[in-house]
Amino acid sequence: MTVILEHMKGAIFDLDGVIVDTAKYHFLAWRSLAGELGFPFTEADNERLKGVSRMRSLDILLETGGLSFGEAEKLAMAEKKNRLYVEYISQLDESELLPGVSAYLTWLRTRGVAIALGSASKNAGFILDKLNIAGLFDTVVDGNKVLRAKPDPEVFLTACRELGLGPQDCVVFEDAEAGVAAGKAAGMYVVGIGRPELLKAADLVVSGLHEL
Ligand code: B16
Ligand code: MG
Repeated sequence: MTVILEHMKGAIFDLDGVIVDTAKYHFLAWRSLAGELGFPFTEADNERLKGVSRMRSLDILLETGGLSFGEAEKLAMAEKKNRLYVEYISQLDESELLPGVSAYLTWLRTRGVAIALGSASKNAGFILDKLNIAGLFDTVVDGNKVLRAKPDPEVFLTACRELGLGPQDCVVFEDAEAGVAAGKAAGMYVVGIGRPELLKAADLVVSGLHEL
């Protein structure tokens, strides 16, 4: 593995797509909303929502259906989608952790590396509790704590500040293009999780934490 990974002082993990595949539950909930609004929403459409904030996701969904609504109606729709999503993720448990997550985070802790979550999700704390891994994180920076969504670097800069480190000491682990861009804009080394052809801006791309 690269020298940078061997010497990092802080590791900042995205949640959906890196720790757990919640995208499938986001998809079911968004598809249900689209169905109520009278248009189809496919898994391919859902790809555009990965790593994107809840309200921006709704805008993309409505664009897919060729519809537009006022702010109050959109807020009500986002809340409705979230209620259904929370129902799905209430069933999460450790068996849904992506391969290598527990082993890699535990190994980092034994080496004294500080660990943060850097996620767009406002449900991040609930999800970590369900997965029984909240105790592995020194700090959790999520959609409730930051104003500007990825690709803005705010989420990762806040996480590294909360760890008491500088950007040059932190490595970001991200599955979404917007998240990789946010990590690079923060001045951090970025490990992309997924397909190299989709995550060209990452410094290194692996298929999952089990590879590290
Ligand atoms: P919520 P991440 C992101 O998580 C998801 O990838 C994205 O699909 C979702 O819209 C966003 O969280 C907000 O989630 O509705 O739970 O606040 O990849 O940044 O961990
Ligand atoms: Mg993600």
